Amino acid sequence: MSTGTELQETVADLVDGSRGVLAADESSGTIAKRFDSIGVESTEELRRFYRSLLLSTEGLENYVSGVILFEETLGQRDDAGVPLPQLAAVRGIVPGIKVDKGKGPLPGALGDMITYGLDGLAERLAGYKEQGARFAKWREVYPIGPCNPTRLGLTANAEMLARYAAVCQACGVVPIVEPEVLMDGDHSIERSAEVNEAVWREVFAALGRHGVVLELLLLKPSMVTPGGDSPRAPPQQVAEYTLRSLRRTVPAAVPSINFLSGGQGPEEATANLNALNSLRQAPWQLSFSYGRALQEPALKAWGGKRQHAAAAQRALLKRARLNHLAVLGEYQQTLEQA
Ligand code: 5MM
Repeated sequence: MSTGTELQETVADLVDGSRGVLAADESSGTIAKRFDSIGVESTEELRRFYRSLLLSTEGLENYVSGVILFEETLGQRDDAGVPLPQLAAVRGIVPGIKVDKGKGPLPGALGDMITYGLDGLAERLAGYKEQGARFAKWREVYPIGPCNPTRLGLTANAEMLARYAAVCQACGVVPIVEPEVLMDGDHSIERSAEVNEAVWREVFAALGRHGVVLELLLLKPSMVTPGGDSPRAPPQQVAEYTLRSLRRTVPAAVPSINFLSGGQGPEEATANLNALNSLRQAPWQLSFSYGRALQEPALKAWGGKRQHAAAAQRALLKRARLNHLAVLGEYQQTLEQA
């Protein structure tokens, strides 16, 4: 199969107008934090058990079309010996892989960050494909401050995302491009809109320079919200600001925008996505690629106990179903009690 056909098929499997992506690609440090929040030690066996329970959730495929995995998960098996990526693939959920190698300070741009992992990426992708991965994800992180992101931060991070995306497409792997503008701080929604627009403008300029085919990638941005230390904005306002900024900067050729939740609560992230889709003014599919907003209730229900696995799966399925309804613009808060 040619890489072009391979990429087209993966995009078609991921983007169907009603489903989204489950982000289960927390790196070792992040999953340790998540487990810590429920008083569970992060051992390889518990990570394997937890992630296999997520992937074997009956019916998840009705609401989720793709799952992003961490490298360790790609090589793990469930209790019956089935490789975890295959567990997802057999139920119609495309396995993907986080390929960035974390972030650190960007020299020359105080307060900005840069992500590592381009060296050897093509070789790593070839191995991940053999393990079943058909798409990848790379995250650049942008803190908002009085002077951040700097001009250098904007250009350097965009360049990394574009170089990663170009390598992925050359290898027949669909790139998810994730520029995460952090919610941390007390900034206004207007400042968030200003930063997100600057980030997206720069990212699409870089993707163009590197010849990345826009039809064959997914964008995973933050929503435009006030900072976490500012009062929350109502979903209608988040939706209007987010859509206005996206329409100004993201070409219509992009098939799907799958938002990260970035610290929004599970119900908040669903309500905001629903408000976005209720506006019915987007040229792209507007969907989700949530980590915390999908997993938080499942993690709590599980609590590290094997006997609570079914309760955790019910909690995951509920959030996945409500977010699927939000993609359709058919979510209502009353459904939370159902
Ligand atoms: C922003 O994080 C991504 C989406 O998760 P949320 O919906 O919880 O914001 C997520 O895919 C993230 O990129 C992964 O969890 C990997 O993060 P780390 O910090 O482990 O690299």
